[in-house]
Amino acid sequence: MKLESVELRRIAMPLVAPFRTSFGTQTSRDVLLVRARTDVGEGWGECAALADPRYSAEYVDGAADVLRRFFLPAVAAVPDLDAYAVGRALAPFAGHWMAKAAIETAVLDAELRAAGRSFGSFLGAATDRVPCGVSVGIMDSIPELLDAVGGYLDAGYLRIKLKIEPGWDVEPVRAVRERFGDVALQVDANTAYAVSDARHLAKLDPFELLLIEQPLPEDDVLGHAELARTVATPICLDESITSARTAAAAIRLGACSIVNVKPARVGGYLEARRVHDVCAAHGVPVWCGGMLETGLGRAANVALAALPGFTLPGDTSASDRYYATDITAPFELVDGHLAVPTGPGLGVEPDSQLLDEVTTSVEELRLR
Ligand code: OSB
Ligand code: MG
Repeated sequence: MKLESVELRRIAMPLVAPFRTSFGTQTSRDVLLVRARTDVGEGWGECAALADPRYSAEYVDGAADVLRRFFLPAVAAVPDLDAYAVGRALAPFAGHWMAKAAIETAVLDAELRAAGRSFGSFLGAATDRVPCGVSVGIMDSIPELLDAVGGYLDAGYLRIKLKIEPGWDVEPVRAVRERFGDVALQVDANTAYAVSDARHLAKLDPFELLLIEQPLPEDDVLGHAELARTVATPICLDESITSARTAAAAIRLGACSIVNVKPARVGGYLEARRVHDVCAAHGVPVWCGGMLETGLGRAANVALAALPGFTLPGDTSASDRYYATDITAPFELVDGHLAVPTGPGLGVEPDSQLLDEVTTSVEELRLR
C-alpha cells in the first residue's frame, strides 16, 4: 500500500449543549478529519485534538501543522505501507499522539476497507454491542444537573460520569446519589486537584463511586499512588496514560486500579490495544474514553470497546448526546448499548452533502 495524497478537512460541529469541564467549556467541536487516499482506496481518521491545549498539550491547528509539515511526508515515504508501518515511521517524532492517531487510523481504515475486514474484527472484538455510559458536564446548579442526569437515565445510559472540580464535587455527587439511588456513578476531575486535597477527595468515599478519574496533574503519577493509599474510591487514569509503557508503570506504582483507554491520547488503535493487553495481564479493568467524536471516531471507539478487557461502560455515548446531526448515520442507544459496526473498515461513511455543509476548510496535500 502507498499513501498518494491526503485531504485535511476541518468541520465545525455545534454541540447540542455546552460541555463544561474543569479545563474549559466546549460549545462546538472544531474537528480535523484526515482522509488518506492510497493505491488501494481511501480511509478516514478523525483527529481528537480540541481547539485549545487545555485537556492536553495538543490542539487542532497544531495537529494539522505537524501532520502537514512532518508526519504525512514521513508516512508517504514508506514503500510497503500498512497501519503498523505508520507507527514505525512516526516513532522518531516526539509526542503529538492525537495527530499520529489520526493518520494511523486513516491508513488502517483504507487497509481494512480494501481487505473487506472491520475494525472490530481486526482489533479482536468479543461482542457485537457495547454498554454505554455518559459524561455529564459541570452545571450552573444542582437542579439543572439532576434534570440532565435524569434525562440520560431515561434514555438508557448504564453509567453516569460527573465532571468535577473544586467547589463542584461532593454536593453534586450526593445530590445524584440521593435522587437516583445506586446507579453506576463515577467522577472525572481532569487534573483539577492536588495531593494536598486527599482528605477532601476522601469525602467522596461514602458514595461508593466506581472510580475517580484523573484527580491530579498528568505528570503526577506518584501523587496518584499516594492518593490511592488515602482514598478508598478506585483511582482511574486518563491524561497520565500516554502509552502501554506508561500504563504498565502506573499500574506497578499503584497509581491506578482502572484505566481509561482513549485511542487518540496514546497515538492510535494499535497502541490502545496494547494498553488494553497490558491492563488485562495485570487484571486492571479498562473502559473506552471519548473526545466528543463524530460518527467516524465513534465507530472505531465502539469497535475497540468490544475487546474483552473493556469490562466497564465507556464514554461511548449515542450521536444525539453530542450532535443534532452527525456526519455519519447516527449511533443509537438500544437498551443502553451501541452496536459494533460490522462493515469494512470503520463500517460507517460520512454523508458527503452533510460533510460539505459543516466544512470550514479543505486542503489537498499531494505526497508523490
Ligand atoms: O476527560 O474524558 C475526558 C471530553 C473531552 C476531553 C476530555 C474528556 C471528555 C469527556 C467526554 O469526558 C467523553 C465523550 O463523551 O466523548
Ligand atoms: Mg477524562
